Amino acid sequence: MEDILRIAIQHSGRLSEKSLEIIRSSGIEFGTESRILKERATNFPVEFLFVRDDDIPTYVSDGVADIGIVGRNESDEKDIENVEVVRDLKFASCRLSIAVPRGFDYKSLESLNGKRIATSYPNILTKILKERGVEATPVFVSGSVEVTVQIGIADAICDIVSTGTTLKMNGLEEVEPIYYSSAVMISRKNFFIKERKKAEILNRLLERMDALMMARHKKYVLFNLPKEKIDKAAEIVGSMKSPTVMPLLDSSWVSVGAVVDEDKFWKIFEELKSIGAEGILVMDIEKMTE
Ligand code: PRT
Ligand code: ZN
Repeated sequence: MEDILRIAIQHSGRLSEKSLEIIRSSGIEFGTESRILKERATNFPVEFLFVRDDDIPTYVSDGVADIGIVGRNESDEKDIENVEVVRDLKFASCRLSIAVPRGFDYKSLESLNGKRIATSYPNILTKILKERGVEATPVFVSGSVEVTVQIGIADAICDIVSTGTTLKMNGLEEVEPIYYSSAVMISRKNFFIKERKKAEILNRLLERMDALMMARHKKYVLFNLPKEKIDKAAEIVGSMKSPTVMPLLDSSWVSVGAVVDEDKFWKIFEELKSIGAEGILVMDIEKMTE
């Protein structure tokens, strides 16, 4: 029987588009946009299962799927013994925060001693309360956590926050982030040891995804420079290896190319200008390997 890697992806929601984008950018093609339950890629031995995110850790654990893309919060909340994170995909970033109604005198997590905290993540919350020695009662609600204080079933909440708008709209104040999450790829523990053939496929996929992720926050800069400044330029760009240096028609000048971190670009730009660099070009990098 042909070995095929089964990937569970959220059918529709905050993770779906980006998960599919990563898969597509890894050169994996599949047919429809309709996201039927099961779909086979046309040019790579993988099959997709489009399901609710809550079910993904269990499906991976049970072997219904081999790997899955899910929020770290969902995976930690399920806390399944035989499931582990293989990659942090660094999208859908959010935090689990404590929020209290305006006027609540919050100083630290201890202010919640004896209080009821509504959350959809009781396991994560319980663990953190325990670690911090706070005796509060988590109240499980599966959705609309932000209305629980108003309806009188909780004194505070612990919910996912990204922009903070939902809290504000419900008269709540975010007072303390207690946990950070982003989308992760999960598999069964020891997948790489126990399931060799499928692990080979996963390794090929990860190599492609890593190349994409590495490129995501990098830029390629190309500039002309008086030849004698080359050592200074190498110091400024602090490239992965030495920058590429190409001769120009005017032999006292060279053209230099290097990969730089996007968040350092403006500093590098100014420093390069200050040593006489000209014609600085900046380009996106689509994929990259070490
Ligand atoms: O239908 P299905 O069960 O598959 O999806 P779902 O509705 O359970 O999940 P979905 O699609 O809402 O979220 C999937 C994952 O996205 C979560 O498990 C998180 O890891 C991540 N994520 C990132 C978020 C948010 N940002 C987010 N803002 N998940 C939920 N929210 C909600 C939050 O619960 C709150 O109601 O958005 C509201 C807060 O947003 P702000 O921007 O107002 O702060
Ligand atoms: Zn869900």
